[in-house]
Amino acid sequence: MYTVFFIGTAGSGKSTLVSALSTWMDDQGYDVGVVNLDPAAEYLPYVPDIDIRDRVSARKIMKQYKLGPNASIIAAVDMAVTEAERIKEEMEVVGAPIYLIDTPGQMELFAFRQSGAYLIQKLSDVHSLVVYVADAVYVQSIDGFTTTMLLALSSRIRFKKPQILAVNKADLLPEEALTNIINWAEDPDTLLDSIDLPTYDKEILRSIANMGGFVEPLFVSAKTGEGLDKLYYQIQLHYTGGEDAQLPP
Ligand SMILES: Nc1nc2c(ncn2[C@@H]2O[C@H](COP(=O)(O)OP(=O)(O)O)[C@@H](O)[C@H]2O)c(=O)[nH]1
Ligand SMILES: [Mg+2]
Repeated sequence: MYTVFFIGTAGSGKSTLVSALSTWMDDQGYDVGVVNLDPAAEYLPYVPDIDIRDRVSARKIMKQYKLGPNASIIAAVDMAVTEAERIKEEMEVVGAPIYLIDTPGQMELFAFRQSGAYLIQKLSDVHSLVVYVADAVYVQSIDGFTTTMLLALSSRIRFKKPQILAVNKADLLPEEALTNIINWAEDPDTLLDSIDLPTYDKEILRSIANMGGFVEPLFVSAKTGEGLDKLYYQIQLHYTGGEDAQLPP
């Protein structure tokens, strides 16, 4: 069982991308399972095989304990920890060779809390991967690009898993913005020369960039389907470790 977790800031398009990629895989004839781990999702653009909301619902917790929206998500994710074992069993029963796992909208309530990392650890099998989903509209500015790279790095440190950086909503980017982003990733000096920061902060970024901290983005669009084939290829590559073997169909 290969588990692929979609992590990213609220509204970056995690749920839409999980939907688009699972549909794409279906169309290609690949067997794929989908898990929703967002206890606060009001609407999902896909039908999950396994849904955390069947076990804990942020909406119910909100009413029952009179909590605000963020506190209820935190409580729900904490409660989900006790369900982890059963969710894993359910995944084994469904028996898909690969699972796309959607996570809560607000990344910080999940990624930067102990229970979120624990859930991911619990649901990971021998092979697992994180797709960090960034929003192309945000990434097109220098500051947006830089902070996205740092957030993606935080996610990598947090989950200690191989990670792909998917820049979603590429359909909204003009050609020029795409070129800028590619240049910044390939040659961070072009970015560091023009970023408006005190020298000290710039040097911190330079060190991170020189150590390979600015990873190559993969442009995708959950809306038009652009780049889904490349995303799947990258996911597959991590599974096989660069070998020629195929994921089980
Ligand atoms: N133009 C465009 N909009 C997108 C794309 N992916 C998602 N969206 C929109 O972005 C919004 C947030 O998407 P959602 O999947 O709910 O984000 P999540 O919070 O990360 O799960 C929705 O209105 C989506 O329709 C995309 O590739 N292109
Ligand atoms: Mg979502």
